[in-house]
Amino acid sequence: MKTPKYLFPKDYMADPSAHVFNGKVYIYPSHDRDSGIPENDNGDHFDMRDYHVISFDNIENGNPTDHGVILSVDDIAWAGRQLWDSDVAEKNGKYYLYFSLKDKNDVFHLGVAISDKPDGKFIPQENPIKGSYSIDPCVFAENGEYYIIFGGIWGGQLQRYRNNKALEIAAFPADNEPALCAKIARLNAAMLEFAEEPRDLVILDENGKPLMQGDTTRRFFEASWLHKYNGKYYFSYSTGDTHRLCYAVSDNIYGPYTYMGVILTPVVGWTTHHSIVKINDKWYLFHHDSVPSGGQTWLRSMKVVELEYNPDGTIKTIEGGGE
Ligand code: FUB
Repeated sequence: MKTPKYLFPKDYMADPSAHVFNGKVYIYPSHDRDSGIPENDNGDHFDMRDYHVISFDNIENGNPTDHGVILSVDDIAWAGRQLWDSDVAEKNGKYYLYFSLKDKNDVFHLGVAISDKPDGKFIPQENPIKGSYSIDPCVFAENGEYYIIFGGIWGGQLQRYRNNKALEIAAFPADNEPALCAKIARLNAAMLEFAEEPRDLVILDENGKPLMQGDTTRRFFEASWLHKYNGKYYFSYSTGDTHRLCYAVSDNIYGPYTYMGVILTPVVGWTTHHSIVKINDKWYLFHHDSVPSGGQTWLRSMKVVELEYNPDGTIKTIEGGGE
């Protein structure tokens, strides 16, 4: 599949986290809607209220199945507003949905909901994950351990924290200081809490120096994803206000990672977000754009395209078709 294809033209969905469970492809997206809230840098216009899951028997030429609502904001005791990006992990036949949501004080945290099936329904925990903050969780499993990676600046509120503690006043580093990092933590055996203090997932430049906050075409903004290829860890993410999906590589899951390049150039729409998954013997990039809604940035549509590596392990850049 060399040409990107829209995955679910019937509805607006974004931030696709794809997984293969029991031989089927399951996609866990955000469920966009037109809330009428004006667009701002805080992302208030992304006011989503539930999640669906979409599955495919065959991603190349199969039809999507929409399994309906798997979790609604109305089911979550601590909910304020805005169900943003989510991801799902399977452990011992149970499925854990990790999601981003603001509490009643308008502070983002990460929540967990559990199901016996990949298509839900998912039952949320009473409280957010203890010590969690910001947005965009993704979970990577290896050797029986599960690692959660999260964070996002601007509307994602990462600038309100340092060393996992809330600041009195949100603050960005100066442009010539190291950029704010995504966070990574191992999950506990029950999959419901951090087993350790989240650590910075540091991205280094070609000289071994951390990327700077002012390096806006390369520094981390949001939309973490982790996959492994040929024994190396590939951390991919969005640069937000410069609208790229980029990646960095490491021999160690905790990093430091070295910046490698652009996976997807800007798409139509402000946000860009993705997952990277091997299905049978091919790799795919799941992402979104706002072409079908005529560029309305809060009404996004999911896409998939094959992702290819060069012999040296670098990823071939895909054109997003935006600015
Ligand atoms: O869908 C809401 C937010 O937009 C996500 O959490 C971000 O990654 C961006 O895609």
